[in-house]
Amino acid sequence: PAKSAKVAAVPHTTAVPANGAATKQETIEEMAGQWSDFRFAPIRESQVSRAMTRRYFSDLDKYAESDVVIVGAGSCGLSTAYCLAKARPDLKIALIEASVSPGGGAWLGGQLFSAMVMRKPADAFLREIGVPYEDMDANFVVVKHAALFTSTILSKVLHFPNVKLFNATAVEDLITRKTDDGGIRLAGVVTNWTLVSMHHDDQSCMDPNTINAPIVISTTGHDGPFGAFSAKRLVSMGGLPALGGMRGLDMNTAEDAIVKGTREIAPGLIIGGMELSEVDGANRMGPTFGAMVLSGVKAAEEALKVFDQ
Ligand code: AHZ
Repeated sequence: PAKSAKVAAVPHTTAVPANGAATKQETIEEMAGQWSDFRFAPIRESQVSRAMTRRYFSDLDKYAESDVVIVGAGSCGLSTAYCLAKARPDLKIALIEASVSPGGGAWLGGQLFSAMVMRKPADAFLREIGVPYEDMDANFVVVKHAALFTSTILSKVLHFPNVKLFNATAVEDLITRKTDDGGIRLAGVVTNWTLVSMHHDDQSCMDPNTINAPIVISTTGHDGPFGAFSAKRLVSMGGLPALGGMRGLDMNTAEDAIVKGTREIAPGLIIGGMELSEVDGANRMGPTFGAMVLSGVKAAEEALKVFDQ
């Protein structure tokens, strides 16, 4: 029988295989025209399973105590993760996304159109992450495809060694503690694989998992089957008297209100992006994304204030 290998610390990138054997790193050009002799390096199926599961469960173990949990990896959550991870490489940041594909509504600009509009001064964020844009006039810029923005920010966030994205994972509840004055403070989140979360009605005994963290940043978007999750849960727990409810579309008031209003709503819970419109009764802005990225900048700033205290 095969001896089980000792679990070693997993480096993020390596050019040398774990067994230490040096391999020649071919280029794509060197492979050209060599297909008759072509052969993949051999592998045993269990090596594939172990390569995935060992890392996943080691990450679950590592991030069970996180410094920050960001709920929702839409345009606001990803921007928050980027700013926070860049400013504080020492913080352990768990990014929880219910969908298999992170990005929320930012894969398209609006309706089913490709281009993404950002009002100035949010163009600063595009320059920060290196996304090219067309400068329209003094007031706004256009990215040729929303997916260019989303894939770029996603790639930057995933490259940070201090961020772990748990996608296909839903936050099902908040972990709270009673404060001395009878209020509540956040102490983390309750999670489950989204496919499990969706079957609580027809399966039994599917208890969740937990992540402890002193700061939870919720960016789950406006109300919907999964949206405005933390705001709604806070209301049902009595931590917030009622939802303000998102109001009709007004680009000019909506974007300023979301950015300025991004704040710690309850001790340990920062809410940003369109989820905040449900808390504050703010207008929606429709297909302009400047407020989402700058709300992410502000959410990160609010979190840093807590750590710097
Ligand atoms: O899957 C959701 C999406 O990717 C995820 N999410 C929601 N509930 C969750 C839960 N656990 C884990 N319980 C959850 N993940 O959160 C993400 C939210 O992304 P979004 O794009 O919906 O929100 P945003 O605030 O980042 O961006 C909003 C974009 C909008 S909506 C709008 C309008 O309606 O007028 N205008 C803009 C720019």
